[in-house]
Amino acid sequence: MYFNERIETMERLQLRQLQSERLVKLVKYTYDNVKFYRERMDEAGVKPEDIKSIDDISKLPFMKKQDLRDYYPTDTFAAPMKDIVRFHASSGTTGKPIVAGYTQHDLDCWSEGVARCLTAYGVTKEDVVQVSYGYGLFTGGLGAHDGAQKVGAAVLPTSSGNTSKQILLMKDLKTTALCCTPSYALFLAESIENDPNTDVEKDLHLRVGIFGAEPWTENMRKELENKLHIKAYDIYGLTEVSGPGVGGECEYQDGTHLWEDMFFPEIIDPVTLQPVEPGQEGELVFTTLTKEGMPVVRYRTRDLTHLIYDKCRCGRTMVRMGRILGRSDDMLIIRGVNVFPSTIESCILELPEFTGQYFVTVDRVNNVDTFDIEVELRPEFYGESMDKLLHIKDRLVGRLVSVLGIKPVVHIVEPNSIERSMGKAKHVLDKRKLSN
Ligand code: DLL
Repeated sequence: MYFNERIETMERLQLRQLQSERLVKLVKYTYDNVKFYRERMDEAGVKPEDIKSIDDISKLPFMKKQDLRDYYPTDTFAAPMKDIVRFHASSGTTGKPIVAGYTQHDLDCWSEGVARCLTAYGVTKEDVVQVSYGYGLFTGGLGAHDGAQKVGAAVLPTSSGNTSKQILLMKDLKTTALCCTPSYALFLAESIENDPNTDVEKDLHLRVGIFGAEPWTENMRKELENKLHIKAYDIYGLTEVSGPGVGGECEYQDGTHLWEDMFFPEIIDPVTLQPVEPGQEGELVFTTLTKEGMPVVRYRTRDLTHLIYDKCRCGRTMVRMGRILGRSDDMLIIRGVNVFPSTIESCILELPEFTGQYFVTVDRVNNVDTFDIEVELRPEFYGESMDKLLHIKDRLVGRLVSVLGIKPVVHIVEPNSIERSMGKAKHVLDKRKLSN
């Protein structure tokens, strides 16, 4: 089922035409209304008239997160403030947040993106959609909310946290679709397992999980599908581009379709800034083709992934994106080796003895990087003998060494000892950064 069949299955030639028309308009609009774009284009010697089709996009300069910070809070807005109807902001861990402003048209496009995702997951007006993404400045809560309302589902806006109430309402209001981060879904699943009054099979009606806002792996998908008796789908997005629903998976769960009529994607080599060969891994760059409030042109997301242009079995012609390995700034360089937390997660979940909760600490002692991973035992393995535990640990270390090419020190810790996250999980403490 499609939410907007004409667009989602549009012939690629026709789509290209639509993208071209929208890009030409966007470039003129941003040049006329935003000093940042005017200055950058002037510096690059590009005039709006030079952009005649989407093929000319590579003539345009890139935009980086730092640019949005430098022009904080609203200097990259293209629409007058009287037309802005909502703000969101991304949670920068350091420095100023990125503020995004939306016109009513932007909110309509955003909720259409989410509605297309939900429809692809099989969500209809018959569903009860529990939105356990945080509501507020974070785009997750309100973004999922508006999209679910657009498909006519009944929205249960629980926001994140207060897990026992989440479970109570999930049972009593017969939630069929759950929206939250995969980390919070794992915590909810564990809490349900530990709740003597709730049985997933008998008491819950969950069918669909709508998970995103942080990297997650195929092994995490299996874990969540088994624990919650659902089909778990990926939803992708970012504040700078709009929020959740820049793309989502279809029933084949074989890549995340990006809604290219609104968000034009490119993959570049983050070092040379040149486009990579089709299908190759690189940094994802977006140009928003329909946004009015805070459009972005060639915005470097720092998300590392690849794009698949083959037509999908679902009939959608929109490009598919592979799993996000992580943001380039989530990548740890430990003793010269590149390590993504999502790869660690995947290895841990291959072993049935662990919960999938983990925490990585990296430090530098006597000029050598240290690399420690705490992994949590499942309660049913807690009483195992020391020999058995050592054996389990060796298996995990062996697996990590073969996948990462570097040996961590693994610490097996008690069930429930690693702090749970209600939103995006924090899996890493890099003490090297603290001492700099
Ligand atoms: O996380 C928007 C969102 C909310 C997406 C709810 C999906 C669901 P930000 O807080 O600006 O916005 O963070 C955006 O999160 O650049 C990725 O690095 C990461 N991210 C988002 N979705 C996924 C995903 C929201 N499905 C940043 N897989 C992005 C992997 C994701 N990473």
